[in-house]
Amino acid sequence: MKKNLIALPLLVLSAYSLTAVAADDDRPQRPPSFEQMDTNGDNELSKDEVKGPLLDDFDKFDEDGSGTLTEDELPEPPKGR
Ligand SMILES: [Ca+2]
Ligand SMILES: [Ca+2]
Repeated sequence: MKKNLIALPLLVLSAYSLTAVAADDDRPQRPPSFEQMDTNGDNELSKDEVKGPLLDDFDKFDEDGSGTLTEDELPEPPKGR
């Protein structure tokens, strides 16, 4: 009898951790960092590497008209800390 009493919370616990792991894949969308967008690692973002609103305003951000965005030209997303 005692065994069953112990097994139930254990089952609930393992179900909970499974859910927690699955939820980890589903974290809220954050804007990618410069490093994440710079897929070829040349420290500049080409139009191939940006998307969305950044691509729409690419020429506006590209202040020196080089056709690529450096980290300086990229508007810095507000940092949490
Ligand atoms: Ca690049
Ligand atoms: Ca540029």
